Amino acid sequence: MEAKRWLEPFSTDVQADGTLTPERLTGEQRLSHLRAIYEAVPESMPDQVVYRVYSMPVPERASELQTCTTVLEPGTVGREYFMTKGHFHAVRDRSEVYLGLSGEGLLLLATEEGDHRVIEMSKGTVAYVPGGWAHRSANTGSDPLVFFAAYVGDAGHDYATVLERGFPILAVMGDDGPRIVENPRYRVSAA
Ligand code: S6P
Ligand code: ZN
Repeated sequence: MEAKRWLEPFSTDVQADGTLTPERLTGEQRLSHLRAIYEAVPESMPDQVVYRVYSMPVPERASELQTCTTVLEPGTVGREYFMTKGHFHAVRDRSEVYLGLSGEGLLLLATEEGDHRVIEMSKGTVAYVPGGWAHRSANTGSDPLVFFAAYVGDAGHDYATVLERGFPILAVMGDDGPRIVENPRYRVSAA
């Protein structure tokens, strides 16, 4: 039988809370999985879900686009807002687009050389993440931060680099709202 040349077209409904219909859940990150990204997680904090990612099933190849939604809960660890692990794409030049669906937050971006940027995210924000920029989202609001993402199919995820070096900047709760501060735990690339 002749192999199918093209994927079957499909559609997915994104619900107001970021979940997908038909139902999908790819990853659930609890505080206990994320201890390393915060300065200190108090022992007294419950092991709650910080974020969930719902992904559409598409082969990981350069000819496709991966798409997913992220639902990042509101909260803080010390003064640091709840945030995603953050990653570079394993294939460094692969780009990505975020579309804010609800909530308020900050998209933090950084290159391996330590250059950094911040994009405010809310409903309707379209943020372009070029290749070469690590990206991490922080929820600075009191509701879940929900966004849609589309990225090149073979991008892959390099979490190790951000985990080892940290991120050059942090989103923290200031006395009168969110503030961006330098991350004292950041170690710039030796290259
Ligand atoms: C994937 C895209 C997002 C994140 C998600 C969770 O390339 O950037 O879907 O995967 O927001 O963040 P992280 O850093 O845990 O993958
Ligand atoms: Zn990404």
